[in-house]
Amino acid sequence: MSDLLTFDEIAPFLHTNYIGKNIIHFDTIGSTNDQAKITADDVPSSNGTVLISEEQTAGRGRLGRKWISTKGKNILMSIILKPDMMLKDAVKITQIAAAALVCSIRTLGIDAYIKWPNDIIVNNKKVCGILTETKSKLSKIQYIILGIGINVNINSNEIPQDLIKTASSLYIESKNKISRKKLTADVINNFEKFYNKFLIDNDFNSSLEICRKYSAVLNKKIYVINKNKKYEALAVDINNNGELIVEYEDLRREKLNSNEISIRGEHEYI
Ligand code: BT5
Repeated sequence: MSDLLTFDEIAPFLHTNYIGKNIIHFDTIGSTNDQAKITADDVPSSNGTVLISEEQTAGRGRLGRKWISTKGKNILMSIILKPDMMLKDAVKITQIAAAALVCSIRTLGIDAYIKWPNDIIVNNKKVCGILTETKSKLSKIQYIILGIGINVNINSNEIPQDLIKTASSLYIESKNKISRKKLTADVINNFEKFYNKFLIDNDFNSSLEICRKYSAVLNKKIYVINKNKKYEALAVDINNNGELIVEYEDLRREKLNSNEISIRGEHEYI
């Protein structure tokens, strides 16, 4: 039985109206997010198209960082979204995706949490990262590329030495081999559900409640890293816009927008 993440393999598990109805599959590519931008620019009807690759040679994280992956064992995908939306609302997509991902991973019986804004962690190690990128004109969204990387079936020896303390996979943490195609479909199903609630019903709260419930940072002492400076703070809330509210030692409160901020815990990564 093929374990490639092609449309034919994933489709039997998909229950969406439009996201994932078109899946473009690659054996190898630089970055699915980069390719998705080209598709979004070139193909007007690409709303809901999903690009998936078995391997990335130039996988990207936020702020120019790298995303590492082993061929054929993980999930590397980008979803093209073309909503009628203002740019300021695009940061909410990361929280909607985080809610979808944590639900999908929890359905596998794995205790996953969200490290605001864009990491999913299991046993305090990162198993998944989200990279949301946008193109806009006059503050209006032209498209959003939602990039998702999940470490699914890799062993510890497939994790680079410099990430061994902070990164893991669903297989390492659960000791079960996981069906990549079912998980891919489940993530897309959950994402469309929460995304539609937001877009159609103006309900962002359903996603936020999940982000708060499974937050790995709320009520914890954290370090906020902004432009190479590190500040100690208490994470007190995620507000209705999906921003993290922190309180510094001098009791000053600040709301953090996800774009340029990294969070570290008391014990390095979390
Ligand atoms: C992220 O950035 O976590 C976003 C990752 C998004 C990857 C997907 S894969 C499909 C799509 N196409 C792309 O090119 N990207 C998206 P950030 O929060 O900046 O975290 C990056 C940091 O995580 C790196 O600097 C490493 O420290 C660490 N890292 C890299 N690869 C990792 C991995 N596989 N597992 C866990 N941690 C990793």
